[in-house]
Amino acid sequence: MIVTKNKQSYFLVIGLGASGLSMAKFLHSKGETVIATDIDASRTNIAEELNALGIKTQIGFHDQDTFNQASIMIPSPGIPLTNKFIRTASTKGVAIKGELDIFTQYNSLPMIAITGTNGKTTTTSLIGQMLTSCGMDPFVGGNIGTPLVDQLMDKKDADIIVAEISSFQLDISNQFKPDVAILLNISEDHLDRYEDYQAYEDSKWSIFRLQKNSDTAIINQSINKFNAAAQKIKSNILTFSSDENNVNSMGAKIKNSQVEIDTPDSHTTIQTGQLKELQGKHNRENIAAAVLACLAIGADIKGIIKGLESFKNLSHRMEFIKTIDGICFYNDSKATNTDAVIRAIDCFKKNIILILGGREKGTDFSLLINSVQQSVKTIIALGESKEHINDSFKNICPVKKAQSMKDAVQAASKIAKKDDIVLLSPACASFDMYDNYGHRGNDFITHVNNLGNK
Ligand code: UMA
Repeated sequence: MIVTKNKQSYFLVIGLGASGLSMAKFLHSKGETVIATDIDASRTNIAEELNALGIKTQIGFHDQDTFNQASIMIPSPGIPLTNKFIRTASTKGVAIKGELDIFTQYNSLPMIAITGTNGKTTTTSLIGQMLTSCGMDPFVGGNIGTPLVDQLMDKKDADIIVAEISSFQLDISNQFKPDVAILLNISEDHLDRYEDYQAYEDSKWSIFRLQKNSDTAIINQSINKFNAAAQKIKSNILTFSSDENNVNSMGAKIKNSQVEIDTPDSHTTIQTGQLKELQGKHNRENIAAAVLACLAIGADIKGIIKGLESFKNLSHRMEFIKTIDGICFYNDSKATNTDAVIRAIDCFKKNIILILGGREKGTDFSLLINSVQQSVKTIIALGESKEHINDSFKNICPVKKAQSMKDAVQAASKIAKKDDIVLLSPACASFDMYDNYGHRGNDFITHVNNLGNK
């Protein structure tokens, strides 16, 4: 055991994935004493890297005394606060901080923060691209993949932070106050982690909690309970909505493929119909939010539009793979909840062979029934949830159970006819079969490429 009976002054970094590894290195670089722990015994390379810097590690186990004697625990976002080691230490008075608090403490750059159930990664990247086209130098990070503290360590020449923020990060933050914060949408997700849907909604709205009058909140006005939640926000609110009945003077209105932006200083109309990427109603909402955020920090509209026009869709999000004998194959592996699947189906409207399934997160598949009835010819059910999917849809459309991604792709390609769409849009996490959604999407692409011509 590393610690003595007396309370020690050290940060305990819990979990050594992307977030914890960067955090341990960052705190050490600031002269703090750090102990890092990960339950996974295979993280020995990371332990060696940290040990070489002089950081003590506990790998393959968690030790309650080490938790109890820390001054501050910093759990990785994927570790729930119900974790028994964290809970016990917390009842003994050990403080908990998240990476957003640590980042806020040291960051001096302006920040645009983006949250929402779906579209965060696309909107974050789009804002990055728009600001770059305006001649700025954004650091794009957070839940999108690069931990925020990397920016503090690398001292890159950024002039603004564009951060994708998850509800898990918000849950352990008490100091986070972005200059501009976006809430894109809220729908069912992560119900395995939250007590109920209300708790998940509260987590998302908390992105605005510490904003001041001079800050900006950009919010989708169609979000359930918008009026009640918006009343509690102190910052300047701009709204956007695809629902034309929502008429708010300041913000963005979306009419078919047209996005109209009104700020106190300008009126702009953006035609999205000609864009090569970013099609679909949900993407017009992402565009509206991104433009409003860039304008809020004073970026120039010409550069913003240039960034929009040059934007390329990200991998694993409605990614077109290829056409084989008139059948189009799309990889939407990032769709890990039902709302994301509804959005994907909405882009095509009909003739879809849908590959669905993986690890559930308290998933309610019945939310998909309307969309499936309208547009899906056959469901191919994959992964841990295949029996649940079969039970949920067997009276709605044909369901075929697959044993592997290869099996799923081959079955879909046999069923599909010319002009059909084969869509991987799983509504579930990937961890039952893969390391992450990217790994799953790449496996799908491999098997599509192996099909050759039918
Ligand atoms: N671990 C323990 N003890 C436990 C449980 C886990 O030590 O009791 C360890 C695991 O062995 C593992 C580490 O914790 O080594 C994993 O930590 P993590 O799940 O927080 O993963 P990171 O690699 O640090 O990635 C996190 C985010 N992951 C989650 O929020 C689940 C990444 O978001 C983010 O990109 C990264 O930090 C950098 O900021 C991913 C994600 O899935 C994309 N996010 C969710 C989403 O978008 O829906 C919220």
